[in-house]
Amino acid sequence: MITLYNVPVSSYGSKIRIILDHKQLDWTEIPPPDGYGSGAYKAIIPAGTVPAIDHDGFRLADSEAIAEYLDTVFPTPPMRPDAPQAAASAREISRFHDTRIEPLVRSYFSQVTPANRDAALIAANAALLQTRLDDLAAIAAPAPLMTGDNLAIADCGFVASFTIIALLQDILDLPVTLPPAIATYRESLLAHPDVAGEYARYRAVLDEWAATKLNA
Ligand SMILES: N[C@@H](CCC(=O)N[C@@H](CS)C(=O)NCC(=O)O)C(=O)O
Repeated sequence: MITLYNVPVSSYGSKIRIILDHKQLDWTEIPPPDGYGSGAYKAIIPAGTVPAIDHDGFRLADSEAIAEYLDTVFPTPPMRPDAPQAAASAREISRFHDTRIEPLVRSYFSQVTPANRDAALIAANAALLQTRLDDLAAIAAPAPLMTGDNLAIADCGFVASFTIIALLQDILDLPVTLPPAIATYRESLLAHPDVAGEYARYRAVLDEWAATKLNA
């Protein structure tokens, strides 16, 4: 039995939900008791972060560690290439997303509430985000997905990040444009049958969250 500790708006949590669904695993999701970072949650998951899993008593935090564990224990369908260099390149993309793109995208969450906005911060982060998206286009060669035809761990984090970027372009007029190859990749990824459901859920949750911030 797999229990996923998660909060609905977590982008790293969305990545794990896609993997669990793609592998057709039985899983349930629960919120961290008293919220992430709480003492009650740290008594279960010492890192205090979401997502985390409990798989038959084995507890693990960090989305990349969870993704690789799930792909090892439930290898069908595989979500990492076999060849060492292709596998390493896929991991490079995954890490680039998790360490270079997602934190920057997430840093805008504080800017959604109109009263909190800092025009200088929005502009500086937008320039950096544009650079990192351009870097991604140089690192990756999606065809049509990050490792070819099949959905891979390297794809899964981008679903939430693309959704957040679209929201920010909409409400903050964020001056960021996806490079053409990444825009084409986005279309293929979001249309993938095992992604479309989580994409719709995440978009709805994010829209609801943004509405509360916009009206704050
Ligand atoms: N590297 C971690 C990052 C997870 C993360 O930062 N999660 C946020 C919520 S989206 C969190 O739990 N923050 C709580 C904290 O930092 O105490 C992963 O990939 O799972």
